[in-house]
Amino acid sequence: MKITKTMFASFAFGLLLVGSAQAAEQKFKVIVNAYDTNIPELNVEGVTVKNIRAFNVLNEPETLTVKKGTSVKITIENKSPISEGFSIDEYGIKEVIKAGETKTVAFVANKAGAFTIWCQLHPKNIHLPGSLNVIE
Ligand SMILES: [Cu+2]
Repeated sequence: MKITKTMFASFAFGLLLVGSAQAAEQKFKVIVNAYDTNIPELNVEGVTVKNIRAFNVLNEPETLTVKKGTSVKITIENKSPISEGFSIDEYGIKEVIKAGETKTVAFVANKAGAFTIWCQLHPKNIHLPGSLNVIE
């Protein structure tokens, strides 16, 4: 087989990709936001409550995906009007971010799997949990 310029170029590009994958560091910016919501009806422990005004708290983006071994840096900005938590149990992360503040967590994603990102300060039903996916 004759090696063409195109083949050589794609081979070199392939090497570049491998090189950048090894020196992997990935940064994310997560915004914690609260949305004022009206819930028409909610059943809490057998009691039905109507017309509740509630906050829904959501991390944006909800899902972070990295390759195993990546150095991960997550900057969390809290736009909710109250303090919010940011926990990833399997990585020993448990932060509290005050309203309007920003915090950065850094860790090496050395365990593969799908891990829940959740707020340890508030009931789980007002939060939409996020997810950290570490792929092999
Ligand atoms: Cu919260």
